[in-house]
Amino acid sequence: MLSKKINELLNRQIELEGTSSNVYLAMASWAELNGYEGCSAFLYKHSDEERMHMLKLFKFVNERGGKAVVPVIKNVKHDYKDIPEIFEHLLKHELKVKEEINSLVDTTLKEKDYTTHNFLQWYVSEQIEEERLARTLLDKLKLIGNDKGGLYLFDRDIINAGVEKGK
Ligand code: OFO
Repeated sequence: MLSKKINELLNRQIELEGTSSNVYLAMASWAELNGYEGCSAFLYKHSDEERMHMLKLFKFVNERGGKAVVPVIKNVKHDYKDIPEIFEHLLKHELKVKEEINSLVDTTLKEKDYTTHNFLQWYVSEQIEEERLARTLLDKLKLIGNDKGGLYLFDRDIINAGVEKGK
């Protein structure tokens, strides 16, 4: 049975994953409206995967006798200057999520909730992968700079950059 405290913290994590999903959905939409077909497809997929992360938490909370709460997500940024700005925000957002997960993992140990601690290990690995991917994409964009041809190729090739596999 989940403690009240851990239940609340897991609901906070549900909110964060839901926020990730909506933030990436807004980015996907911006990319679509501005002619970046590849980036848009990548971000739509990323948004779906964040929703899966949220659902995984939902099921865990309810199966352990807690209560998962549907998050209310406000203030999603819809307008971006360009593609590099999108990926800068994406990395920043993932770093924030990583911090929150690490702090949640820490609390489960303090509270001696080893089942939740074990469950969260999947998210810890996931964050490593997401951060790595976001950094790789940003590095490529830095190399490209203002080169339109480079950006065109980035948009064409990004669809082969895996978000995460098999979830
Ligand atoms: Fe759910 O991994 Fe990103 O936020």
